Amino acid sequence: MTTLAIDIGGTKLAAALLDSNLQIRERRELPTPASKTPEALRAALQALVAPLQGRANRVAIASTGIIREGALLALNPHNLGGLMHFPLTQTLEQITGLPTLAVNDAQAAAWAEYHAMADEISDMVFITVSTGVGGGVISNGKLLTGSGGLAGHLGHTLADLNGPACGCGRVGCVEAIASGRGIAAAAEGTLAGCDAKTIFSRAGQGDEQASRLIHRSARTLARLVADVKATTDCQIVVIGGSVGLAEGYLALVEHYLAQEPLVYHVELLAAHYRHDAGLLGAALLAQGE
Ligand code: ADP
Ligand code: BMX
Ligand code: ZN
Repeated sequence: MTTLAIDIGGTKLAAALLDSNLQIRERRELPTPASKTPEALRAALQALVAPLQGRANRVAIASTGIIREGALLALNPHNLGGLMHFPLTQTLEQITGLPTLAVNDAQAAAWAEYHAMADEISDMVFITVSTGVGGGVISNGKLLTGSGGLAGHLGHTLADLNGPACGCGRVGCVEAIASGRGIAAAAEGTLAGCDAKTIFSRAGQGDEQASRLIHRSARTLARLVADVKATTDCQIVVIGGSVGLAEGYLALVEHYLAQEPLVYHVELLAAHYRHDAGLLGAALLAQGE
């Protein structure tokens, strides 16, 4: 069996062919189109999978957004150029003619990372710091998806009552401050208009504002980790996403978590599968593993 796994994020689309042992045979990426209408995303997905689909037996999708009955419902539509709703499994079934399963990206990544862990781990949480901030919760060896797919949307818990508005409709969400978009949105002066990747490289060159923005993100994420520990009593928190995996970021989160009371401390790990955790988790779920 070969699985065509697809990861739909707010910044990039990735697709890979995976064999039953979860070895990646071929991998491609394209930028996520920023468009309110579903046609652009459909066309981008079609272009992404065209060179791969002929060799696959099924499709497994890890996607940003609440995934309910195979459809994508944006909790924060700003992350997808204003797109609110997209018929995910229906579109991929039409494009490929293959059976298709879809799950939230951070939930999928949590499942892959849980699989990579030692047997004594039964409770863990995955957090992606990427375009947004997403989460996936494994409780007593089970992936929580909730009654309507919302479980684990940790980026939309409150970080700062006086913080920026979030695209989900709340004010001061963790995502509005800590995510790649949140970091970029707060940039001023010489950094105005820069994306998070550029802000990280400026911080590396000694730019003080860039460094402040990254600290603000890491401090906010550390407080979220303490909240997560208090809610789930997890044994491990795994951090992924391009901001989460950026050099030095995890160490900063550890630094700020160490300032919280001891009862909220928890081991932090960088994602074992790095940028492929979502792809692998979706494939595992499609295989029924
Ligand atoms: P997606 O959200 O599409 O899954 P990513 O995990 O790559 O994609 O997250 C995208 C965010 O990460 C953007 O805000 C981007 O600026 C930022 N980013 C990408 N590469 C890096 C990097 N090397 N260091 C820091 N931030 C990065
Ligand atoms: C947002 C939300 C989550 C997602 C998270 C990380 C949308 C469109 N997405 O909180 O479902 O898991 O971002 O997504 O509402 P990413 O694009 O950063 O990978
Ligand atoms: Zn929010």
